[in-house]
Amino acid sequence: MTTLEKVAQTLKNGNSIAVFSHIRPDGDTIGSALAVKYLLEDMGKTVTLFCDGEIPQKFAAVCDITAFTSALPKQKYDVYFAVDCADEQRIGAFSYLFEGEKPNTVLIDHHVSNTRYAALSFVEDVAATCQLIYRLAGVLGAEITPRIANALMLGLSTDTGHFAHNNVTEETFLVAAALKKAGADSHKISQAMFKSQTRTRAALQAEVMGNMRFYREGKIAVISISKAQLNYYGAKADVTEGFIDYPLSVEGVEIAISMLQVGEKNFKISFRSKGKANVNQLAGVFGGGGHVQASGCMVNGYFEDVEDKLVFQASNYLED
Ligand SMILES: [Mn+2]
Repeated sequence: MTTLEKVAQTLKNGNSIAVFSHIRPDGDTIGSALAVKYLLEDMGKTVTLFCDGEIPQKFAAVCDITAFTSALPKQKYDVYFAVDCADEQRIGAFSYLFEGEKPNTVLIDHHVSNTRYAALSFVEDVAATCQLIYRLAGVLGAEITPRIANALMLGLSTDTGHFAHNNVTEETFLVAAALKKAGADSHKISQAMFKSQTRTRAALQAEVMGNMRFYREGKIAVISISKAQLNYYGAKADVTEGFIDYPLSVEGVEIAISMLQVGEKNFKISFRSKGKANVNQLAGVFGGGGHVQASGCMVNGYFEDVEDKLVFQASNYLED
């Protein structure tokens, strides 16, 4: 069994470490990667952070987004370490580094759907990968400096809806308390992540919510964002992050579905559940996964057909 002790030993044995965040990065994968970088740099290691794609600008207010590169590695590293990536595909262009039985690959993740694709795969179903990285820091005997505390708080905050989701446990609060004590600015993080947006996002959001559809006596709510809408508002796809919380907040809705058009006939689907419906299983029907209350997948097809399919399958996961 993979333990954090084994992960820590592997990291200690290496000198150069490559850390990978997932495509369309969120606060948890960014915070985890930065925290690992700072932890290992404090131990004298050389660390490079990779992410296939740009880090969204909104994170610039709370962390060093320039620490990441999207360029393919030009050298070999002693250890390849993926954080918050449920499967190889999530690592995007760097997934080849984890193919086959690579002895020097490590992952830490909190997705129940994780496929254990690394030689050392530490997976536990907790609120955020950052919660596990905090434990790793303890195993490494590392001091939690303010920059480490801030990076870990970013992931804890964003993956829990700032400590509001039901994935929050006693450990989550204990870790948060320790991070706060170590200098994390949780207020600044919540303001930047949850309480501010651009006018572009606000306008797009208003249009998308105005076109919300309800199915199955209002137990399923669907929103969609087309490429044409993004183009019209001059917005990137990442501005739609968090949109799905709005349909889920509607009284009577058990499953919220967001359809983000990423190609002509290609949609990135997000599912959210208030708790009765298992949307990890629902996403699994389409080859995706995630958590019981938050998951996603990709679906190909014409817009109307995709919406029909999603609603049909989601209906199977409503309580009778
Ligand atoms: Mn996460």
